[in-house]
Amino acid sequence: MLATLERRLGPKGFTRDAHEMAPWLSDWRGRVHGQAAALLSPANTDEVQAIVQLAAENRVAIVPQGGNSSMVAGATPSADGHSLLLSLRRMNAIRSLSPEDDVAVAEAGVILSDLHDAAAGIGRRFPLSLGAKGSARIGGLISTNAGGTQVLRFGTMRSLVVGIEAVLPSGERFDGLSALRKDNRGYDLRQLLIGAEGTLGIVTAASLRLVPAVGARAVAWVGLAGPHQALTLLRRLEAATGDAIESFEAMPANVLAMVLRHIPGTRAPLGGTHAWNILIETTAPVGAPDPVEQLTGLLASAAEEGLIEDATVAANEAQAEALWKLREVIAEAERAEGPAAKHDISVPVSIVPDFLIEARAAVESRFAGSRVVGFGHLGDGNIHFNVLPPPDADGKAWVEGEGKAVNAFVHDFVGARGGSLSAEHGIGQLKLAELARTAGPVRLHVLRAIKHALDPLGIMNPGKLVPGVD
Ligand code: 2HG
Ligand code: ZN
Repeated sequence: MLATLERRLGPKGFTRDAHEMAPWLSDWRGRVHGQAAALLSPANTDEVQAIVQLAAENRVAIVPQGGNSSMVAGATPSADGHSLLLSLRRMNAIRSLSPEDDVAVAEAGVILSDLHDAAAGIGRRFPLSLGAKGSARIGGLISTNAGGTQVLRFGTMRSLVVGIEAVLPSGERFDGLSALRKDNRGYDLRQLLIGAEGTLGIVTAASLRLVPAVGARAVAWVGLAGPHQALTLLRRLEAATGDAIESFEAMPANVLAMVLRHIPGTRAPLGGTHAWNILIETTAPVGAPDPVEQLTGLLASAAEEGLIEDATVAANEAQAEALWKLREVIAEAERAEGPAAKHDISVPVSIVPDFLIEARAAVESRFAGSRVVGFGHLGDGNIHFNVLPPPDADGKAWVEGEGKAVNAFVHDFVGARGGSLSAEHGIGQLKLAELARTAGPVRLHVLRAIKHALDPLGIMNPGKLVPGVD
């Protein structure tokens, strides 16, 4: 089979060279290391089909991979070295851009920031962004139903993917790129593939919703006493600005300090230290009144009333970018800080403030010496509630040992409040055991039944997402 693949894909599409494969065999945080029989980089959907057909005939597992920035090792192969690592990197064409349909058709290997640039070229934008935008690819963003920093206004990938092309585990091609706003032909395969982490097939291209370009934006950094004040501020700004608020990101003092410690060229945006910091972005369409003036006025009244302690509104794009950088590099700063028990949880927005305070107190008192760094997308209820080991502990050993008890404790705390243990990063390998422990029989039954219906041979990204099937 490998010789056939080598012939079919040519030297650009096939390698078994250890050096070439090495960067793609470990996850972004370096926690999981796998092996693969070969790294395949098909140039088009026909080649993907040929690979899947051969793999199905030979009962060989395929692990699809995009930018390899998964937070849950969703694109890292198992250690047995039998699977084929299938990289979509070479399929990076933007097939079309239509201002009339407000749709871009992008292949799975298109990098998110390249799509942003292409949309800007026709006076539109693709309204999903995240810290890894320079490396994350469309196929991975779809397969993880990525969220990011604009979910508040535009939703996750699920609400932005209007059509999909994919190769199913049988090797059949699903041609669903037509960008229909309404389509009631029954079960929606497109929605099944979004967030499936490559377990139901390989997304090769997608039709993506575009929205009008931004005319002007206002970016502000706010210091305030706590998350309750933050939620009050969010609701007040929404009431005053309509749907102009795109981002409302929260970070406590210890997370800002971590960023300033590890990322060169960053500096604190406000004079004093504040228990909580909020990054806010509002936008206005071309020709509408400048949003900077409006946000500045609203924050001034909030300060007068004592709802917030201090604020600064970026005076130009460079300042706006500098504020955004403080938010977007958190994951990088945390990686530099060392191993952590990481949680990507969501709860209803109304209880986020209580959750942040109560869960932090509960974890830090139950696990002596541990330190919570909880930050994230307050506006949509998604908090990255990460827990650092005690300063004197061996970080890696702690994460594998006591860290597991921390995971269970946090997930139970979240579950008791109706929340989810995976808001936007997916399940991959790292959350699989916890999903199995907490999901309950109905959810598990549905996951397994769908997996079995579409991938009866179990060749698509085994060992990820679906507990008990590999
Ligand atoms: C973010 O919001 C990313 O910055 C990463 O989702 C979160 O590292 C994390 O926990
Ligand atoms: Zn996030």
